[in-house]
Parts: sequence; structure tokens; C-alpha cells
Amino acid sequence: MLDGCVPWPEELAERYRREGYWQGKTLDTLITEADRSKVALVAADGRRWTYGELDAWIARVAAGLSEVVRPRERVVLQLPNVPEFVVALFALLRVGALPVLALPAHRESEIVPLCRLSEAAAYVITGEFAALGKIVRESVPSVREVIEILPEAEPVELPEPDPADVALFLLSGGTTGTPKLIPRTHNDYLYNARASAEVSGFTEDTVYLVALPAAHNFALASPGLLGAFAAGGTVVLAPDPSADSVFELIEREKVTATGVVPPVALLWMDAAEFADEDLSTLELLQVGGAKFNADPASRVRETLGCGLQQVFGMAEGLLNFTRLDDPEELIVTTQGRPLCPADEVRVLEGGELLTRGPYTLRGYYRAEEHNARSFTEDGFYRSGDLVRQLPSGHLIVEGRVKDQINRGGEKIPAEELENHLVAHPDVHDAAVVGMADEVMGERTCAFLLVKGTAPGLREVKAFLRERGVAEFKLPDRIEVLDEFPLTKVGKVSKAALTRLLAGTPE
Ligand code: J2J
Repeated sequence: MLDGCVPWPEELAERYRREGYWQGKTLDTLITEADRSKVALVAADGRRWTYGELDAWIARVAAGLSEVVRPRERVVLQLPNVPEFVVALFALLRVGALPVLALPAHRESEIVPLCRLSEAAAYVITGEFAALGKIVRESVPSVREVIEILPEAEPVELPEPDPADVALFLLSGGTTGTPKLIPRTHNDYLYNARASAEVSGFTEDTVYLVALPAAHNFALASPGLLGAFAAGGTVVLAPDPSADSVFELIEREKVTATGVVPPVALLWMDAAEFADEDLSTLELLQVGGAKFNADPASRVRETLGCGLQQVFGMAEGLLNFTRLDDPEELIVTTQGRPLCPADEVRVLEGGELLTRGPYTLRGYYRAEEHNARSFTEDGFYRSGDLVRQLPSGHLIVEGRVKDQINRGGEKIPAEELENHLVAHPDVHDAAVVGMADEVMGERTCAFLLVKGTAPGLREVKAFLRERGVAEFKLPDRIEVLDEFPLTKVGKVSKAALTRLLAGTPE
């Protein structure tokens, strides 16, 4: 495995191969082995490509990229939901270069550290990120190329990458001040997509709508677009998850399945009441990324006319799905059960979920120190989630121990935001916590100790934007305190801060 990655121990790897989870194939076979005449990809503007046409486009771009990047070099990819995302991803896989999947919402303060950590050789963007491209080119010496238009050349023979090696890097939601990269191998990620597609009932008749950013593990491979390809289905790209954009596409393309975060599901459920579009082809709405409460969950069928599947997943690996034939009660009240028979789930005394398995990482990339804390000696990943497991194996997510805010499915590492806040000249110290919110699940409150005049919310947001912090990480509320409540060992007590917000006494 690539230097800086932690491989599975040989006896587990052997088991995963023996039991058929790892098939020794590359992700690229999702395209090359498909029915060439079938429609694979549809852009929001209606342009469409068969698997054969997509394969040919990928081959030309792979040839073009092979003149620019070498196998195993990292390439940061930051593209919205456009066909070029799919083409760049597969072309890089074909070259054997390793895509690092940034989100479109990321800005300078995320992208630059990401390029540095991965020692990226190139940064692939669309025109809308041109200003960021300039910053990256000037501040990250390893980046030789900022690619705005995918290069094409006559297709060439390229050596096939090793299926047991890293194929791409996903971003962790994170809990620390620096980004963490998740290596995913061809073997493990192909299983992830294929098995997810199966458990979600995807077939060649599936028309999957990519409503979330395609670079997110949920929309990419759980089952997402890779799962739809694995089933020989069709992928439709939505420019954004608004009901306006999405309902029109569902009607036009006869979409059968899609996956969203809870706030988007709520938005669609409200909008459906007044919508003129025909949504009757939609069979399955997957909801995950944050807790979907039982009350809205029980109203999905009556409002949208489709089935619900809850998904509790993580880019680090483990995926839990409610099964399509589960009793309604389990679909509405649980976040599903593990995808794979070989997923090992350990629930500690207090409810903390630990896991290892054939598609769960054994270590973050180049993060030895952090890995020592995030994994047990025997290789279980500490998810930081608090769960309850039912005898059926279904998990109910009840909270978390990690220092992270889950704002409607978007993850904010507390420490990272706090570091940005204390850089403000009037801020002496900062502690951020989630505050309960009906729609988003949580919003972000920043508690500050100040030196001079307390900055207001608007000023703090402007300051963070100026530093290039992604919009979804900006706090929703500021509270100034004289001192922070401390725990017995003298650390800032986030539990006490949360109680302060709720107005409940200690
Ligand atoms: C409560 N918390 C959840 C859920 C994720 C599919 C779906 C989601 C993700 C994802 C993903 C939750 N209820 N249903 O990668 O493939 C929280 C947990 C988890 C963290 C992972 C996929 N579904 N969560 O959300 O890497 O805290 O992946 O550990 O972004 O989201 O975040 P992320």
C-alpha cells in the first residue's frame, strides 16, 4: 500500500478476499465492463452519454492527464456536480493518480492545507474556482498544474493499477485543527459501492439523482453514482439540492432513487405539497449524514410517495442501512444495520461505536500520532458516535463523543473553527458547540472570551470569510462570556456550555 497508509493485516485481507468482498478489480471496471449502449450519465442541461461514450471520453482525458501527472501522485479535485467530475475522477483512476475529493464548499483555508498534506501534483477545478487556483499555485510548491479544462489526447495503453492499493482519498469530517485524509483502495471502495447498490435494490433500471455534492461519500458510493454504475443504471447530476432544481429533474429523467441529508428531505417534503412536477417515478429516498427524526421519517411516503431508507455512514468506512423489507417501525426509528457480514461492530459501555471491516480504514493518511488515538490496538476505528444496538443489529444514533458539530450533515471540526476564531485580534479564547435546531439538527454557537470590544456575529463571519473558511463552518451565534466553565481536569466543559444554551442549570 502507498507510503503513509496503514494496510489491513494479512490474515484479515486474506479473509476478505476469500469471502469475496475484495474481488481484485479496479474501480475503472465499473465503466469498462458495462453495457456500452446503455445511458450512463445525464447532465442537468440534458446532455447525455452512454457507457461507451463515457468510456471514450475518459480514455481521451486519461491520455491527456497521463502527460501531466504520474501514477500515485495526488491530485486534488474540486468540481461541482458536472459531468467533468465523473470524467476527471475515472481518468485519474485510469492513470493511477490518486484523486483527493474536496467539496465545492471548501475554500482557501481548507484547500491549501489539503494540497500541502497530500503534496498534490495538480489541482483540478472549474472556472468558478479560478481565484482559488491562483492562490494554490502561489502557495503550494508541489502543485505543478492547476487544471481548469480537462486535457484530451489520443487514447494510449496505460498500466492497470493494483486493486489492493489506494485508489482515492476522501476527506474526513474531522475533529482536529488539520484535515484528515481517508485512503480508500479499489478493492474496498468497489465493494462499498457494489454492496450498497445491492442493499438499496439498484438495478439497470435505476435512475439515481446526485443531489448532494458528488464528492461526498454518500452521493459517490453509498450507493451513489458509483453504485448506480455498478448496477448498470443511469446517473443524473443535479446542480444543487433545491426542490426547484431537483423536482424538475426527477420528472424529466424519471428518477427512481436519490440520497439526501435530513434538512433537504424536510425541504422536499414541504415543497412536494405545492409542486406541479410528477414525482411518481421516485421509489426510494435515502436519508443520512445526520439523525433523521422518527416523526418526519414516518411522513416520507405520504408526502413524497416513495420508500425511505435511513443511512448511517461515514467516509471512514462502515455503512449502516435500513433494509428495504424491514418493518416500517425499524425504518422509521433506526439508522440501519451494518452493510457487510464481515463488519465488526463493538459498542463500548457508554455507547461509543467502534468498528473494523473490509471497507473501513485502518489509519488516516500520514497521521501516525492521530491514528494512535483514533484506533484501538487491534485496529478498530473509534467513530466517536454514541449508539444503541437492537437485537436485530440495527443501530440508533444517540449522540457523539467527538468534538465536532453536525450541521445538517455538514461536519465542522470544533478545534479547527476555534483556531480561526482566536486569530481575531479581539478574541482571547473560543469554544464552539452545537445548539439544537429543528431543521438543521444542530447549528453552531461560538462562545468567546474577548480582549477588547466584543465583535458581533456579522463581524466574526466577515473575518472568517476573509480567512477563506467555508461558509458552512461559520457560526450561527456568538455568546461572550467572562470565563469558560471548566471540567474537573481543567478543560473547557462543552457539556456545561451546551447546558448554558439550553437554559438548564448545571
Ligand atoms: C446520525 N448521524 C449520522 C445518521 C452519518 C452515507 C451517509 C452519511 C455519510 C456521512 C456517509 C448519520 N444519523 N443517519 O459517508 O456514505 C454522522 C456520524 C458519522 C458521521 C460521518 C455515507 N449518518 N452521521 O455523513 O463522513 O457522526 O459521512 O460518524 O460526512 O456523520 O460523516 P461523513
